[in-house]
Amino acid sequence: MKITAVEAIPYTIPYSQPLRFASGQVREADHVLIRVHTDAGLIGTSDTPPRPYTYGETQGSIISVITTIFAPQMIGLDPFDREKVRQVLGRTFHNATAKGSIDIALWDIIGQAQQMPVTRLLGGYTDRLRVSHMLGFKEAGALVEEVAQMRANYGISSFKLKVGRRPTSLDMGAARALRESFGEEIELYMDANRGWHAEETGHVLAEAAELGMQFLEEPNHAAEHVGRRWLTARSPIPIAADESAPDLAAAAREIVTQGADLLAIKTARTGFTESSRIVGLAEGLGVEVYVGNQIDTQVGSAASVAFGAAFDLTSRRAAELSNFLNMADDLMAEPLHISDGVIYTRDTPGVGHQIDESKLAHYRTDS
Ligand code: MUC
Ligand code: MG
Repeated sequence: MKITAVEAIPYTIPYSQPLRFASGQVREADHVLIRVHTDAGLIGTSDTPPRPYTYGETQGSIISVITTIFAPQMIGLDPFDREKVRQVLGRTFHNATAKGSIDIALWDIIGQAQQMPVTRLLGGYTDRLRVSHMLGFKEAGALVEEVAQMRANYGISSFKLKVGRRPTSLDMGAARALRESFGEEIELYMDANRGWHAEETGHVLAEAAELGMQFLEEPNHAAEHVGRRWLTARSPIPIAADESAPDLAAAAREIVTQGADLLAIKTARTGFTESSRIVGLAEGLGVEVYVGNQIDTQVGSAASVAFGAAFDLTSRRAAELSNFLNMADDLMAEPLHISDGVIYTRDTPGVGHQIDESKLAHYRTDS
């Protein structure tokens, strides 16, 4: 089989509820749908979320790198040879989600060719993931209401609270209100998206532990090398690496230099091939991981489910899979469902994210 074309289709779907966090905000999903075509008639699909505040990519840059650099390099290669594709794409620096998305599209083709769900090809560990819901910046009362709704409507009991505001008491007050309202019935952890400095984070660690925070993600900029290591060494709760570990090498660096204790894995940026290597790295080092969310659509979330359910290590903790609930619409032909706090894998060949063509025609912005 040979790759014959790579399409990069821009589309925009508004959010019904914007998400705000320390490094940015999302009001609409201005993503890029990737389609890898083959001479066998199989088409691999994947969703690509531009996150300029995390990786420097935009909708325009993703389309540009795919159409001008990646597509010409990929045409003629066999989609089964994803290591070859990875090596070729690796000659271009950065462009994390463009590369990750192409890898997922290749796996989608492989699954269809093998008539197998990709989640089974990757590992086939379980058929479900427990869902964690991300809570953006809001005042405490609104957060309590959102958690109550997520529990009542979807059975979700794990929550990631976005923090990183100043004064820090704004966020810690919100965390306290959630703990006081729901007690031990909810799991809570925090993500500061580099909003704080090491010194001010140092002041909230004891309170975070007292409030039963499972861990604190990306408190400060990991480039503040000494400050991050000072924090990780003294923290009573684990420090997690998300944007400081956007690839395998960075994940290894952050763990071995003690910049973090556990790792977020996001298929949107490391696809399935590199994500599975991060799982191997973590397993070998005895480090925990969790499946994070790149503020994904249902198409992106279906890929995360397929990956996360494939391995023991990635399915132990609740996975961040619910951001799509805040979107006004989506491109999935068969919507994802969260009930009793879990999402199930799909027993269909490929990744399991078939596209509703009429919705794509409606939301695409290039025609
Ligand atoms: C997260 O976990 O940080 C916000 C920015 C980004 O790159 O991902 C989201 C969620
Ligand atoms: Mg994060």
